[in-house]
Amino acid sequence: MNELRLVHTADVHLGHSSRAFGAAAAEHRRCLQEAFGRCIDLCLERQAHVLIVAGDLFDSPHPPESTVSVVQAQLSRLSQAQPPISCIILPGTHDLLKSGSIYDRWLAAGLGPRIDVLTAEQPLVHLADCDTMVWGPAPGQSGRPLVGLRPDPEARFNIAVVHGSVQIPGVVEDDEALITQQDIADSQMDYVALGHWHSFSDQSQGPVTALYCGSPEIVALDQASRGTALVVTIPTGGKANWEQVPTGRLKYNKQELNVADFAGQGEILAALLEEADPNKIVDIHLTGLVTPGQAIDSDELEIALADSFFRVRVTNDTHLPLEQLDESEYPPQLVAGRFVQLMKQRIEDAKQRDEGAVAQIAQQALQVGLALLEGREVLG
Ligand SMILES: [Mn+2]
Repeated sequence: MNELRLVHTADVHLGHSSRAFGAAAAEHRRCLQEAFGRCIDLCLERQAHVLIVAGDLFDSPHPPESTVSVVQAQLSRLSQAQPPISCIILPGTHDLLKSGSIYDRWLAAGLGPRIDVLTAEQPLVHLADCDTMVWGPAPGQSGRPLVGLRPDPEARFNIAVVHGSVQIPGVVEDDEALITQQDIADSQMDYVALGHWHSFSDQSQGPVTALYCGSPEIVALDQASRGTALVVTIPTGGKANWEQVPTGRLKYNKQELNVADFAGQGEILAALLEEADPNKIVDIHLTGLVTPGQAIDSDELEIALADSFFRVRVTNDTHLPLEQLDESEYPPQLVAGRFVQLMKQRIEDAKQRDEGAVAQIAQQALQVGLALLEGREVLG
């Protein structure tokens, strides 16, 4: 055997509630499971020797039984492959190993063939068929999982699996589990499989290849990068090669729209619908000034777009320029006039108290309320 082939995933977060996905929550939970299934497909297609899961396979130490069954069924595809494929799982920050947790129960019941969970007691696994040492966190080094790990010179390949943050001066200074760039360089490992960050990131140092694989599917609403897994090939005595392979079906798109560029809400809606895509999460940020006759109702927009995308979020930061509001058009003895007076006061008060969010809500209430009082359709 002259090269090691592995598939590296992490942060799958199976069993996540997906609450932020609203009506698409159940579908999102299925997306996470399907993405894990694609990691298994990838192992089979590329005839990997081992699947490495660098933490947070599950979203909690006590995932739902239905989720556990899905994972077990997928893992058995690895052990039944010819030749069989190993799987090494490191507990993460969400699915930590503790009494009564899923890993505790798996370890007590005996894991399936060729499935190992790295623990403080058993932080090292030797894969005989590919003569590979897989190292979990160094015992007794809590907070610095890579400190003190050194390759076994007798083994053909040495891999470290770590769940934590790489320290980037000025950006990432501290975490429960911290890995410094020096720790990576000093480890002399053939490969460091990192987990914890949900997007791909290359943290290689000198001859040591160290990569965050990213989640195989988008886990949270604001995750910009698509789900991927890594196929890593390490030639004997050589440097690791890697390939990022798409595993997720969701994509995320953030857009800032200035309402001044559109004639009205109807035009904004039409422009957004042109990009309709059932696999797209859209995060729309509306900015700019609206005229007194133009009202933007973000809830209405969300509802109108909901069926055309996986998930839509509209944040409304538009402003009605109060100085443009001609109060002589709204005499205070009429309902509209009284409303304008009240809302202007409320906006001013909120600004005085430095309550930006309250002022923004009052702004929107003024826009929408005024339009309704004048008998205009809000969704124009
Ligand atoms: Mn995670």
